[in-house]
Amino acid sequence: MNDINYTSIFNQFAVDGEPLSFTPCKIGLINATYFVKTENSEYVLQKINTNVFKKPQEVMANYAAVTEHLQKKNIPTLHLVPTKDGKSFLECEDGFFRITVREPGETFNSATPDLLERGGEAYGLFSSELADFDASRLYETIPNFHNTRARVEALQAAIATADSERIAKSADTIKRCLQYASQGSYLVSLMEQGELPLRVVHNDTKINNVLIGDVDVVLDLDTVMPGSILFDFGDAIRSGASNLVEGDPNTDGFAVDKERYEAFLKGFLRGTKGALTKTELKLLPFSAFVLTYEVAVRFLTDYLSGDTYFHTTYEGENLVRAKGQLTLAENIFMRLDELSKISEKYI
Ligand code: GN1
Ligand code: MG
Repeated sequence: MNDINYTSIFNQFAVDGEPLSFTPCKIGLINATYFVKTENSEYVLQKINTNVFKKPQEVMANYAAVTEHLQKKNIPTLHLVPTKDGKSFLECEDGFFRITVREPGETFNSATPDLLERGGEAYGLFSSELADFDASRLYETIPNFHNTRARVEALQAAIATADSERIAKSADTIKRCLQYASQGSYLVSLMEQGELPLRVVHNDTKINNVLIGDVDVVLDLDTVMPGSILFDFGDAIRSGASNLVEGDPNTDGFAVDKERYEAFLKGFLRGTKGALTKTELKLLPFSAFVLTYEVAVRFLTDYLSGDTYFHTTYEGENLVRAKGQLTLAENIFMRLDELSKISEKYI
């Protein structure tokens, strides 16, 4: 746990009791997360990654506004614990911290169809319950977050400056990745043309960001911003309906699982309550391709840039992630007709 005195940090929040244990949570590639137990309560303490979130105060303003909105509507959501002086975060020389109450339930990296349907409904509901939230209150915590075209440009910039050894090791992957640059930009172009409605969306709908319990709770609200609902659908499919989990070393073995795709879709459409436009409905399968492609581009960019963004546990992990996600994107792209047929059953 580095040299940070987490006990002293924890005690500056309005928590109930003394911390008895700090257990690192290994899920998540950006923030550092710990589960903390006191005699009567359980909390989640997070150190916000300020390399990724350059304005963490704005992340927390969004977080507080969104959770308050959902709480007022009695929708299961996270509960921030304020600091003893009433702030939603603690900023000190060790960094930037927040605490939420640990909600009961479990998260999954790889979910069964039943769980995926519940995850789909939770993410769908999340967006429909925020349809009446004033989007102008939200800060853009990471500009151009799902601008796939800008992500490809960042890859090109990284290729231009990367060290030669990493270029050599990833030459095939770079070539494969750049082949899809124009298809990958299609959703961005539609948004620019006003063909896709701007909604308040989650933007990081990995399947392990839904807590499944007596009630299901959407976690990780750092990137809630205006965007397309297709971002949420596509990213959840890439993580939840894949036969292999992101980072699996069998990088040629990734494929979308039809049964899980259908299960998530079913739940998602139930949760979004008929709000999706015809264009959005038609593009659901394609969005799974774009979001999977986009994250492949991002992992490859980070590999070429020396692994400064995503947390890694071994040398070359970002390249392994990129290759697997690229295989999955190609698999989805080849099977768009098959996936569209599934959608037609529900539209
Ligand atoms: C990051 O923090 P986490 O693990 O939920 C990333 C997502 C990526 C994901 C890939 C702020 O999400 O965009 O899809 O890793 N979050 C940010 O695993 O960049
Ligand atoms: Mg996240």
